[in-house]
Amino acid sequence: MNPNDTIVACTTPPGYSSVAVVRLSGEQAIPLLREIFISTQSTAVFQAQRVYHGIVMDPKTNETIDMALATIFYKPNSYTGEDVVELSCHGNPLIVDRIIRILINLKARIAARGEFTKRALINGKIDLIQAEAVLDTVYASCEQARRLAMLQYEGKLSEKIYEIRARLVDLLFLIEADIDFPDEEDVRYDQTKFSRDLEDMISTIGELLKGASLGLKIKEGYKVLILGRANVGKSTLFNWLVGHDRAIVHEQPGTTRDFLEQGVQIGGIYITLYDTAGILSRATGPDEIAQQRTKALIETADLILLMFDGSESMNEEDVYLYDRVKHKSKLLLVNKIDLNVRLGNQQILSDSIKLSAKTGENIDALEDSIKRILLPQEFRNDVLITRHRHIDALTEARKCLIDARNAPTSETCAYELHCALNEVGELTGQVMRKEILDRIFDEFCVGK
Ligand SMILES: Nc1nc2c(ncn2[C@@H]2O[C@H](COP(=O)(O)OP(=O)(O)OP(=O)(O)O)[C@@H](O)[C@H]2O)c(=O)[nH]1
Ligand SMILES: [Mg+2]
Repeated sequence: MNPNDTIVACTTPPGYSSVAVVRLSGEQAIPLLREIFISTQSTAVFQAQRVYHGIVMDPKTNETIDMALATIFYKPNSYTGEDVVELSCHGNPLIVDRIIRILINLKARIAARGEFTKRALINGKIDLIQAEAVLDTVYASCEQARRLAMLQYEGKLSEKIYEIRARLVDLLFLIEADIDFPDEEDVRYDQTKFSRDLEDMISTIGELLKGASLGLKIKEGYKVLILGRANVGKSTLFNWLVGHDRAIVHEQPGTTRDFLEQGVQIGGIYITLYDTAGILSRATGPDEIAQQRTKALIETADLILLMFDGSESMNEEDVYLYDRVKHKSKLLLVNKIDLNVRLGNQQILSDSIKLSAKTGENIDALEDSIKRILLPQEFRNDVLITRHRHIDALTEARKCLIDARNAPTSETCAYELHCALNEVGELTGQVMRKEILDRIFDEFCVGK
């Protein structure tokens, strides 16, 4: 694929819409526009960052295809860093396809997946972390994922990586000078400071990695399970949180059998919420199978909402479930506080949230607690790592730095620092490997 081709693609989703945008990028973008577009503001030269109204026509037949707006960007002040034209036409696939076909019959080529963003990367408009963040911005499933993607797109994560890289280069310079000029006093490095700086970098990368599992979860979503014995009000709470009557609610114990799952946003975090079969002490047949499924879900859940019925005394099933989820992250809920609360065992329930799934009382407190557990305060404003590629590269870089710290000679120490530098460079794209680029841009859609 020739990187000098002028590329074209529709940047808006396929189908019918009020407006669709066809984007052109490359040397021929403006000349091609001239061939198919007649501006109503008769103009000899298109000005940068201006929008022109006009008609799109087929230059072979002179047929009018559509009325459109053309937005002009001259290099380097465009998304790709090349000359770019964005044609906003009516969102009918017939019109979009026709315009693209006309452009291809002239000099353009259809863009590959993510090729506009790839060109932005190659032309230095963004780095590789920012290119990935473009994708994450487009596909963010919740407010918090969007916030993290935007911080990365703005370059906040890249800044941290560039700083690590700059410090690595300094360390490498010192040790290589010492290797090359071992006898020269004025290039001798301060070994204590060197070790301290190295240690500091190991812990800086460690800190970044600490937030990574949280970043991944925010991007990919959490699993939250509503658990409790039969009839405590699990399905009622499930329905309240998902916002409609998704689950059957009934006074008869054992109403829910097959668990239900539904995606929701709580506190801007994407959660797959599960309503489960209530645990009965003597379950047989389908009830028994349902309970096995509930128990299997416990292990994979990120958070358990263990519900008790506040209008009844706590029984052995409640205690059994409490013991069963002792090792898990959980919130204890006392439901039905609109009735007379009779529930005993103050010790277990001292830290519980009292609510009514029926009236909605105190459910906002539950939502706040869910957010507090899934996204602790200290991580709410900072940029986090949200990709396995970043985790792998930083883990590898950290390993190299630990090996550098333990290296028997200056030469092996320098070698390990070089390896760490390479890993960090791959993160931002200062070191580019084709297979990494291919993997990243394969995730993109055509037109981005
Ligand atoms: N008064 C009152 N009743 C509630 C509350 N929450 C649930 N209920 C009632 O309790 C009964 C059982 O509710 P469900 O939501 O079906 O309970 P469940 O835990 O899903 O039950 P199973 O699916 O059988 O395990 C229904 O009659 C609900 O209307 C509440 O906060 N207050
Ligand atoms: Mg139920």
